[in-house]
Amino acid sequence: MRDAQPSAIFLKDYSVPAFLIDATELRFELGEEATTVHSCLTLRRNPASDNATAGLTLHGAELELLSLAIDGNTLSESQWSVSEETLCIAEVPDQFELRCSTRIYPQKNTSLEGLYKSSGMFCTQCEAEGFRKITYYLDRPDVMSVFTVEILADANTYPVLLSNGNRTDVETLEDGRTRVVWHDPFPKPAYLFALVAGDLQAVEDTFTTCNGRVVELKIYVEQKDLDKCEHAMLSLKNAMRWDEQVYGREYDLDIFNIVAVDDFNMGAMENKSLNIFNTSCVLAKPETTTDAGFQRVEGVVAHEYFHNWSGNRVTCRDWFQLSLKEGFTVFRDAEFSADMGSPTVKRVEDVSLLRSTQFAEDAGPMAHPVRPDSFIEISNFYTVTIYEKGAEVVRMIHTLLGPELFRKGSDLYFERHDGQAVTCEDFVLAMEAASGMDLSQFRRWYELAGTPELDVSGSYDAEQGRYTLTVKQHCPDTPGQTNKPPLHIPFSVALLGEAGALRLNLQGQEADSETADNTEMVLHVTEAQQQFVFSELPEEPVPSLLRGFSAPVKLHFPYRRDQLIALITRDTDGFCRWDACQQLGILEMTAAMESAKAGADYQLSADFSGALAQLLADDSLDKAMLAMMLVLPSEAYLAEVFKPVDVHAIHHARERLRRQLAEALREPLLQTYERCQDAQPYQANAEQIARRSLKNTSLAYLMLLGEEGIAQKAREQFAESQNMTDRLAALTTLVNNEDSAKAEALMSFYQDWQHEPLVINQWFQVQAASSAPGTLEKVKSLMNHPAFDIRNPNKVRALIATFCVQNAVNFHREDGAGYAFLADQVIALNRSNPQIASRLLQPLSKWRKYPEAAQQKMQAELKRILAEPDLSRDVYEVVSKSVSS
Ligand code: B3K
Ligand code: ZN
Repeated sequence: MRDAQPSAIFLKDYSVPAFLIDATELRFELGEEATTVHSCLTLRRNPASDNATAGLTLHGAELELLSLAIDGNTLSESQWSVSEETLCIAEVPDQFELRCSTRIYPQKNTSLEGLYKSSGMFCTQCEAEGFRKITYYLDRPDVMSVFTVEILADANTYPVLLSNGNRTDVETLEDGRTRVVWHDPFPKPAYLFALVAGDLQAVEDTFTTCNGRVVELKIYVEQKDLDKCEHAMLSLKNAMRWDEQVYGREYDLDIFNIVAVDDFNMGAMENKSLNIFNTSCVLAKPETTTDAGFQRVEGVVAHEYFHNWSGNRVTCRDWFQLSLKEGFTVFRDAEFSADMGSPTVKRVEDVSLLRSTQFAEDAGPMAHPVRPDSFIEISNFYTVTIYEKGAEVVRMIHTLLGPELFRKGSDLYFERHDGQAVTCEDFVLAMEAASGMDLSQFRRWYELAGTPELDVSGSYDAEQGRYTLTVKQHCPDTPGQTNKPPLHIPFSVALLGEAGALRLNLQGQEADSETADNTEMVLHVTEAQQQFVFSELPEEPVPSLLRGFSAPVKLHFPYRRDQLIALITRDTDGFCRWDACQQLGILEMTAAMESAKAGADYQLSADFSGALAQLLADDSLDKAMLAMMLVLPSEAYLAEVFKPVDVHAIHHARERLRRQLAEALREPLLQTYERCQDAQPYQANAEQIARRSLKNTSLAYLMLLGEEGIAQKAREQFAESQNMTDRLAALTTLVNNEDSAKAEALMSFYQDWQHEPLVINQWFQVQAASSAPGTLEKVKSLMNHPAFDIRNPNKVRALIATFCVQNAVNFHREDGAGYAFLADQVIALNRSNPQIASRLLQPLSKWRKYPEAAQQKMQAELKRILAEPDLSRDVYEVVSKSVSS
């Protein structure tokens, strides 16, 4: 555990390292009790540092120091000092070789950071600052070194020994151990180091690059999972080809390895040529994995692969620049997934996540800019802001520059900075240099936290044939930031007439035309208030605004219902059609909640169900789009819309509207359910995924009617379907609606899948998400189930996080028991796995959004956590910032 009251570090205090490490040689002796790490570092003073006499300070945590020598001379204890976090050697030459031996205990490492064991194998996770738990080092991304790694381990227990780069030597020793040597020719920061040792099998393939080089691809898994690697391999090859075609990026080594591990704090890690993956992000087969699971594998495999250029070849100077690699890489993987499947569906999914999760983060105590100014624990900053808002910032640059100039900019960025550790500013400078565009005001997106709001109004002057859009922007205050200046917001618009989008003639203002026929434009919103006047309009248009969600902002426009319905039924922008549906859903929710408050019954508006019926009747519509348009705004998004958030009122009103929709649309939903049945063998392609999505959305609605005939269909689907998407959808709806069938369905599902941990996680998830009363008690009892293990992050996420994040009515139980439960889990995990503990804590940190009575109970739990002794830096940062907000 770290200091009681850890302090923050600041971007403004950045200084270059006093030393550089040209070469890093490591020798690992892996043992069952302990592991010894011998390092030999070739160090020299950094010519760019202004301190030419500094002593050497290395990072280190939880290490047992065995020996230390400079240029072959062992140092005596008076020549060095160690603290909890550092090793200091006061006097060192300008250039020298440092040899250091340390002992570590991977078997006891439950934090899953550094070197640890997962299901019998050794593996590592070094980003951001885990390497210092392996050996003393300059553990910062701007120190890049060429690594040579020797691994010694028992040949029977650990037949596979892997590290970064190429294997240059292998031999069997007389003592029954194997010795291998790996050499990575690309200099890299320590956070990209990886080591794996275990009894693993590989699925193999090759990829021939655009220049004809053959790359050997291997996915290492446990024997039992060999049949679940095909999709990841295909995704990898697709990603490699796509990066060549879209970004001109070729892979740079002859080997690319992926290893799957059960115990992993996040999705995956882009270690140079040795990606380590959470099993949940690599294994997939139709019988065990849902469509969403297949898509996640594709997206994460691509994301990690793309990091080879955006992250590894060009890396971050310091961790304040994290979004440089993460925002850019998320943008790249999103475009890839869009190209592989349905672009509109992918966009809607991403915007939904941003609006529900990132907007909430931006409005809470942990709000921070895409490039933060300070942090206490960097692990807390792997956030939706850094990743998803960061990706939106890159997307906006793409929108402002257009695809060709953006590509010119990315080429220049990679060319200028290959092999360097750079900043977000370097990225923007490359984009400016390649395009000639001035992005000075745009840079504020990196500096300002908070979600900007756009208040837009429109007026039509029939006599002049003019339509005027008035746009006001403001960005709310966030911790440490008030009175923010205006941002440069790309605001994509079109004007719809009765017969389609109208030609845009914008007076005076500069704007880029998006389409050849001039029906869509990107307006540059740069001031606190601006007007845009469109002329030569023969009819009053319906404005289609923020097309494709062109900026991560909250848009307010006083749409009339008939205008929303016009957008739903005939906008040419898929995102705006979906969003108009959401906005109409919000109007319905508002009315339903007001009625409920007044003790009256609300009846769903006929124009809303009519519009949805019209969509259901339209065979030409993409089925996945239709499925998304049928779904009312999520409780999580509604919690961003209504203030204060009355989760119970939201849930009950929403459930009521869902039932009324099911009643109003019974016939078309039944027809849709039947129309989407499919006898073809399972494929994870866009067309089949869309069909299953629409079928299961229809089933979920129909089940609300409580009809035996429909319940029968759900039971049949559950018993007979051959793929996990349909089976799990049926299980979910049975659990939520069929008390009589629920227990049996859950039991048979468990019996069928008890040997597949990833499937059992879904079983935990379905139960934890149930809005039925008593779910908290159910979750607590499931924590004692033999399949549950609090040391495994996937299980914690499936059971505990699902309950706290996706089950608002039960988590926010009026007696506060949900809050106390979460605090107990955070306290338990604080010691064993601080990263998971701190992440789990987030729902409590948003206490300010809720009514007074809930606020007090949530705050009390936060204070209880804060009073715990030995709080990790991770938990301390979130809890202390939350309490004081
Ligand atoms: N770069 C890693 C995240 C590491 C998180 C460390 N706490 C995965 C990714 O974004 O690709
Ligand atoms: Zn990443």
